[in-house]
Amino acid sequence: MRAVWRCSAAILASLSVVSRAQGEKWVNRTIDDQLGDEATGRLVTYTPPGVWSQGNGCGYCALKPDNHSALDGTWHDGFHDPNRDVEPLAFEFKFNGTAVYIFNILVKQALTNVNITLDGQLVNTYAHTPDLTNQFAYNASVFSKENIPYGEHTVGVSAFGPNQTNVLFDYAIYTCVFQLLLIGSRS
Ligand SMILES: *[C@@H]1O[C@H](CO)[C@@H](O)[C@H](O)[C@H]1NC(C)=O
Ligand SMILES: *[C@@H]1O[C@H](CO)[C@@H](O)[C@H](O)[C@H]1NC(C)=O
Ligand SMILES: *[C@@H]1O[C@H](CO)[C@@H](O)[C@H](O)[C@H]1NC(C)=O
Ligand SMILES: *[C@@H]1O[C@H](CO)[C@@H](O)[C@H](O)[C@H]1NC(C)=O
Ligand SMILES: *[C@@H]1O[C@H](CO)[C@@H](O)[C@H](O)[C@H]1NC(C)=O
Ligand SMILES: CC(=O)N[C@H]1CO[C@H](CO)[C@@H](O)[C@@H]1O
Repeated sequence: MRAVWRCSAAILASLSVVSRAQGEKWVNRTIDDQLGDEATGRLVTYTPPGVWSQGNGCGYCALKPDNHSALDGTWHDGFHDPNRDVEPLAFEFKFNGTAVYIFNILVKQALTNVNITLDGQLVNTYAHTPDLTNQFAYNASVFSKENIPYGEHTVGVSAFGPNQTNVLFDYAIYTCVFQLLLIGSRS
């Protein structure tokens, strides 16, 4: 018999046949805009192609937040222009877990207006209304949802419609439930 900590939908689904949970702990994992999921390496997808830029080192990007204030020094810079765009500015990521939190960099004098979907259903509309200060707000929570049934979930964030909007995506966090499994026969 051996003991392992696992965090995966398939293992949880097969618990009753293969083994039994001997304990569990909740662990947060980060999905960086550029480096992806710290545990699986899975990357965030950005659409449409060519519209998003890596903000760090982007010479032509109008918005220049402090790279030391962003997680891992990176963020994705996207802009929705209703006069130009024929499809939404969007990003999407997947995770196995029970909670998810999304953090952006906000531009205080500009609008950020996005729709957020969870597994294809619209779950929230976020709007940051501009104030007059010419500053950035880091680690700004634009969405959080807890108590999601454990499993693989897809989160989409998109901007479309009549308003110009800036989206500076820094990172997401999700909560994974680790279960301590004793694999092998019980006697
Ligand atoms: C995970 O991170 C979120 C956002 O920072 C926090 O509210 C939550 O308590 C954390 N959960 C765990 C299990 O650490
Ligand atoms: C962060 O920005 C400064 C200039 O503001 C630049 O010199 C430095 O190389 C940047 N750091 C990284 C990791 O890109
Ligand atoms: C935002 O959070 C990240 C990760 O915790 C941290 O590295 C960064 O310094 C924070 N930025 C600010 C401005 O507090
Ligand atoms: C979720 O777990 C399943 C089963 O282990 C795995 O096949 C899938 O790739 C995982 N998904 C993500 C987004 O990590
Ligand atoms: C959010 O979705 C609604 C309904 O599809 C749409 O009318 C609206 O323009 C969307 N807003 C953004 C910011 O994408
Ligand atoms: C969040 C936000 O500012 N929405 C605005 C989008 O544009 C319409 C039409 O101009 C406004 O009515 C909304 O307030």
